Amino acid sequence: MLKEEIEKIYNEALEKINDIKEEQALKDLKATILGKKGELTEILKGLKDATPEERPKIGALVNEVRDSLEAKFSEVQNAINQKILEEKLSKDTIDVTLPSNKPIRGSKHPLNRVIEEIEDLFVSMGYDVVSGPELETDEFCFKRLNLPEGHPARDMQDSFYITEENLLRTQTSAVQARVMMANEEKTPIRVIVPGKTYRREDDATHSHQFNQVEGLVVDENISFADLKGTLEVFMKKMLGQNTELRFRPSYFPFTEPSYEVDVSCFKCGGKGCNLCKQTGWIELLGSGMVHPNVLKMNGYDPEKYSGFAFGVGLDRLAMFKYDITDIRLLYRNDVRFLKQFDRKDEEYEIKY
Ligand code: 2U9
Repeated sequence: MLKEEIEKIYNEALEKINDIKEEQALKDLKATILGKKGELTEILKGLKDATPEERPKIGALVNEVRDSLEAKFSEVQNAINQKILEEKLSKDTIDVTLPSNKPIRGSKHPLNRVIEEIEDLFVSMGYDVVSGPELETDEFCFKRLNLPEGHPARDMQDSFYITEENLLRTQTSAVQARVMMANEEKTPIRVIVPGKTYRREDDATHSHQFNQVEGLVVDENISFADLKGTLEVFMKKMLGQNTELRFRPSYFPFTEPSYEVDVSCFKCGGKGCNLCKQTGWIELLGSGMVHPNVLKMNGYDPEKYSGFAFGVGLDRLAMFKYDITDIRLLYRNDVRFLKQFDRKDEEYEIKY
C-alpha cells in the first residue's frame, strides 16, 4: 500500500519536474514533496502503522526516492541557472569606449628622487648599493670606525642609545665596516649606502632622523685624485655641469686626511647671494682617505690597500636641488607639497 503511494508520488513528481521552467515553481514543488510537511515526509510519519517486516523496506525506498528526487531537483535548478546566465550575458553589453575612472597618481618624494638619481649614477660607475640595520652595535657604529670608548669625537654625535651596547645608527658608516668585514677575499670595494640615521637634535634646521648617503672605495692604489674626480662627477650630475668643488681640511675619526667639501653656489653661480650668504660656496659633503686604523680594524692591510670615503646629507641636497626652504616640508607628507614634484626629472636640471 505504502509502496504504491511512494511510487505514485515519485512518478508524479518526475512528470511535474520536467515541465518546470521557473525557479520559484521548482522550489514550491520541492517543498510539497520533500519539505517538512511534504508528501514524502508524511509517508515517513505513517511508517509507525506498517508491520515490522515492512518498515525497513519502506524506509529504504523513501530514502532512495528522496535521493533520486533531490538529484533531479538540482539538475533542473542548474539548467535554470545556466539559462538565467545566458540571458543575462546576451543582454549585457560593455561600452569599451567609455572613459575609465582615472586613478589618482602619487608623486615621488623629493628625497626618493635624489636617492634614485644618486643610485643610478653610482651603479653606472660600477658601485653596489648596500643597506644595513638601523639599530646598530657600539662596535660597528664607533669602535670599528676608529672611535674607541672615551674618544672625544663620540661626543660630536649625541646618540640614541637603546641599551649600553645598542644604538640607533648615527651614520651609515657601520654598514661599510660590515661590508669590509664580510669581504673575506679582500676584493676591491665600491659601495654606496643610502639610509636613515638618527641623532639627538631637534632645532629648526635639524631633525632627529635624517637621510644620508655614504660612499666607500677600497682597493690597491686608491688616491686622493680618485676621491676628487668621483665627487666632481657626483656633484656636477646632481647640481649642474658648471658646479665647482672646494676641499677644506677637516677632521673625521675614520678618515685621514679629511675634508669638508663646498660646492659653488648653484643659485648665483658663485657671485654671492642670500643662499650662500654672499660667500659663493655651499658646504655639502664630508670626505677623506680611509684611516689606516679603519682599514686594519676591518681586515685590510693598510700597507697594501688604501681607500676613500664620503658622506652627504640627503635632506640638504634635496632642499638645494628642488629649492625647498623648510626641512620640515620633507617629513609632513602634505600632498600639495608632494604634487609639485609630479614632473619629469629633466625639468629640475639646474642650468646657469
Ligand atoms: C668607513 C670608512 C670611512 C664616511 C664619511 C663623512 C666623511 C661625512 C657626513 C656628511 C653629512 C654625514 O650626513 S652628514 O652629517 N659624513 O662627513 N662620512 S667620510 O667615512 C667612512 C665610513 C666608513 C669604513
